[in-house]
Amino acid sequence: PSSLPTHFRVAFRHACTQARFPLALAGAGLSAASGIPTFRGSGPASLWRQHDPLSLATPQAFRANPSQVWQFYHWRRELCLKAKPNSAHHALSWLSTEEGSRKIFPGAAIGPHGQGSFRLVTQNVDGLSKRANIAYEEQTGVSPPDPVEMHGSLFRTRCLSCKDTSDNFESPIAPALRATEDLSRPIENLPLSSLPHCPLPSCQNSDGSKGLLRPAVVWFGESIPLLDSIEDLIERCDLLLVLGTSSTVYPAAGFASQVRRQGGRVAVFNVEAGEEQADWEFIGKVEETLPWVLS
Ligand code: BJW
Ligand code: ZN
Repeated sequence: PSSLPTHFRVAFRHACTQARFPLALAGAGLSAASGIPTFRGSGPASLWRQHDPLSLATPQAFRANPSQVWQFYHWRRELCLKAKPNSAHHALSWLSTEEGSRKIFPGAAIGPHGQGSFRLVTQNVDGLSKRANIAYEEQTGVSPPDPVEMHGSLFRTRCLSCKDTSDNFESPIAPALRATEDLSRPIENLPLSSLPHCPLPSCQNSDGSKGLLRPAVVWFGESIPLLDSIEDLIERCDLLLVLGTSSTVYPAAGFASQVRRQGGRVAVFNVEAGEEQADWEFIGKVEETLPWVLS
């Protein structure tokens, strides 16, 4: 970060003091330093058994082969459970509290419960921002508001039959999936009955079986359940921090230009320079540049 121009930081921090509705939009680069592979761009290869993750993260793939898609999601759940939030997650937790918001965004509206108005909207499904908030609460007794997980979470499931959506941190989520962890062995063809099923006593298919669970994540072509509340946040946002996202997946990819059309400012934190219009570009690892810019 020492190689980044300090006058950029000064100008950005000045804009922070004037922001009324500051917001951050995060992508996979936020969790790269925690060892979670990104989807695109340079960085650790994101392959599970030579499969492109984006070909498995589709409703079509799940319909065609739920056994394979559950093995892929089991692998990612276990990876994320072992990972730890990094300094950028922790900086965002602090920024979401009244203390952080008052220090960095003194002009921002303070919410009805004393919380800062700064919010994090994340495309990440890894749960690391929530876990950073829990760690912050354990250390200080102050609990930052939850991030908006716009693409869902690896640690939520939805029942295909009764539609119930629940948190699920089980490891493994189904015993049969444990046996698929040895990646040197061929992909198993697990029977449907051994995949995760709905635990609700009231849930029953006509043949007496329980509903099949799916990961409660948003796949391509699916609508974003929280979109209305996210659009409310974006509509009034006057300062957007864009953190570690390739800005290729809509609707998130359109948020920065919307904020600029509204007269707001945009600061991008990414290891690669982008083509998109930004008022400030902090090129570097977000786990280094974000704490530096806020220090
Ligand atoms: C670092 C770093 C470090 C590395 N520090 N930086 C309008 C136009 C065209 C198409 C569409 C459109 N509207 C909707 C669509 C269709 C589609 C879409 O956008 N397609 C595009 C590919 C063109 N969108 C959808 O289908 C969305 N649904 C929707 O809009 O419903 C209504 C609708 C449907 C159909 C048509 C029209 C309307 C849903 C999108 C769901 C995305 N789901 C996924 C998978 C989630 C589940 C899972 O993970 O298994 O979400 S795809 C994947 O991409 C994942 C991510 O959240 C998402 C974004 O990726 P992200 O976070 O940007 O990661 P990367 O890897 O791309 O980038 C990492 C960045 O970090 C890079 O820039 C690095 O340089 C950087 N980096 N290390 C800082 N240390
Ligand atoms: Zn059910």
